[in-house]
Amino acid sequence: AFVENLLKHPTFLSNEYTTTFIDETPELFQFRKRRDRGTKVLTYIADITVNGHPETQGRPKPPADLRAPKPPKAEADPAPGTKQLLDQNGPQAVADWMKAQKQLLMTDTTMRDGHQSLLATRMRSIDMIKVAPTYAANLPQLFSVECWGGATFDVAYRFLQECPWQRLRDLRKAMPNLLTQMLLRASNGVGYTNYPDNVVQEFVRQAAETGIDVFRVFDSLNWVENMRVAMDAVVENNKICEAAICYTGDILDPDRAKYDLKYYVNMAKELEAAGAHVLGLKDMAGLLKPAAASVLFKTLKEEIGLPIHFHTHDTSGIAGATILAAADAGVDAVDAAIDAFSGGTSQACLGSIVEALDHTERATGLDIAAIRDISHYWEGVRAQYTAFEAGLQAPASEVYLHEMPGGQFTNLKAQARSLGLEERWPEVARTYADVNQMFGDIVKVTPSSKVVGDMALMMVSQGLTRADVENPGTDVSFPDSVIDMMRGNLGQPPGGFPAGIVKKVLKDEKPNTERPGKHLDPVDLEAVRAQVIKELEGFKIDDEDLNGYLMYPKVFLDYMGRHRTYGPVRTLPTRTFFYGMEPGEEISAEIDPGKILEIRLQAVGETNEDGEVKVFFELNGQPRVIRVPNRL
Ligand code: BTN
Ligand code: 3PY
Ligand code: ZN
Repeated sequence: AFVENLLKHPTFLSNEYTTTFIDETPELFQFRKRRDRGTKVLTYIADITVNGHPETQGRPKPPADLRAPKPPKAEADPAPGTKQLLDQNGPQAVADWMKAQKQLLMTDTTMRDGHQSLLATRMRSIDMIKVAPTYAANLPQLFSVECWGGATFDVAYRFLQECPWQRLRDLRKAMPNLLTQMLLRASNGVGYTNYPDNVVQEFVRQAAETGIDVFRVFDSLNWVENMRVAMDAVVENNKICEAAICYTGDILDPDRAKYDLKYYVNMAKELEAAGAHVLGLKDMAGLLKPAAASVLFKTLKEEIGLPIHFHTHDTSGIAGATILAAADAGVDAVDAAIDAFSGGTSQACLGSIVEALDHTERATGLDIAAIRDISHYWEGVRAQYTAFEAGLQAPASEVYLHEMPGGQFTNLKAQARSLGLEERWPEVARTYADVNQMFGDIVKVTPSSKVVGDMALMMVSQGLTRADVENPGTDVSFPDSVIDMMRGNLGQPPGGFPAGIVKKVLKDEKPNTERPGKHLDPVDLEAVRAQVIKELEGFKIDDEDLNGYLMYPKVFLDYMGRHRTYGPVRTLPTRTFFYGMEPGEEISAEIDPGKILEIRLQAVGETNEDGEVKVFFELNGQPRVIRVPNRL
């Protein structure tokens, strides 16, 4: 009867069971809250147990006896780190401090680019949050932990049924001495399209408030003009503005003169003048070769006053050498992934760089034993995600041909496979390179890399060559993303797009060559909030939610819909989340601090004539039966 009362409670029916409801009806809530979220989570487990998780079906499965890894012990209270410097003295003080250091400063990318590049971005928050206190305690000398932004925002909502803001809040809290770092696609936010200026500004404000300290800002065509709104917002929020140059081509190759040394020095100077605290050199495909790194970083150190932070990928297998050359040339900070999440399309190996620099003047000061222990934990985490392994079996010098970013490589390969083009991969790679030249030799990084990839797949699947596409006599139906880019909606590459291809794509339509944001009206944030609340039938959304909606309206609404059915599934162990439970298995899930659901799966019943399956659980010692449809 009690539950029935609750279900009929008008506020509950309108889905407004938020804090107000709790405050006004404590007697209902105490019982209901627990029971309700428990039921939701059991419903999720029952569903996955019966029907499987769509994302892991047909994929390799982790061994049955694989246990969830335990994080290494945090050895002490976290020593003060770079975060204290920022909070006490501000971003310029951090930049000055960076330049004054002898040791090579290190960023650990495992929680963002590492899994983005190796596991299709599928790492769940719980696996990060468990080890975050160990980072704080045992690796307090890290410059920063890259743990947010890029593709992780979208994937959290869309595939992991998690709130990305909650992840950030939890990580921020667990690493109080370390700078948290994110990747921000400038006016493209953490999306694939250019947002109105006030949406970008609001997103930066919220990210800063929820917990980001270092914003690595880049533009997918290296257009400084299109980076200013995001950069200014970071500076305004008193956080570290790391403005990044995307590296492409080869400064030592006279045939790639468009992206020569002078090009990079000029862009660095523009970014310095635009107010960056730190210069990022973002080598998203891992194209910078060791000899070129020596020249590039030596020159940049001479020509500009900012500390320099280098990011690269190990696709070709040579990133370690490039990093050592960069260190020799005086680079201030570099990115690496923890050993178990390094190599291939990910970053170079953190532990190996630490070892390589030991007993030199650039020794990092990081504790190699702590790195080994943490890597051991990550190895156990990675084993749980075997369904998402899609990577390179070996280094690939082919990357110098196609120049695909680390994050795109495996993705495009999977797309090619789904189009039946897997056998023809070398052709896809060559066509990707041809498309790049046809578009005028552009920077390829999200979202411009997706445009080049879309075009290349279209050409290979339709048997079109570059000459066919460029021939004014042939009719080509271009992918939407290509039309959008030629319209100027991602901004302008250096020198603009070649007139011939623009004409071919747009016919008589005139492209916009001004900054896209200049032509987008500001969004009325409160009007949008009201509209979202209406769509969610009264569920109140906060500023973080609003920012999620602004980036990805449909993805966010779908997430919220599932959240109302399944509750806080982010707290489930990863194995349970992707595979459900086995009869006799017991797990626990901490749905609030100190509030733990002890869940035991007793048995799974037969499918009845309505196509439903009864799943028998014990929840905190009490028997519970959940019915779910058998959808197989
Ligand atoms: C829980 O752990 O108890 C629930 C997680 C809360 C996530 C909520 S869902 C509504 C709001 N929007 C988000 O994106 N996060 C919070
Ligand atoms: C992203 O934008 O997600 C990237 O990782 C680009 O390198
Ligand atoms: Zn990267």
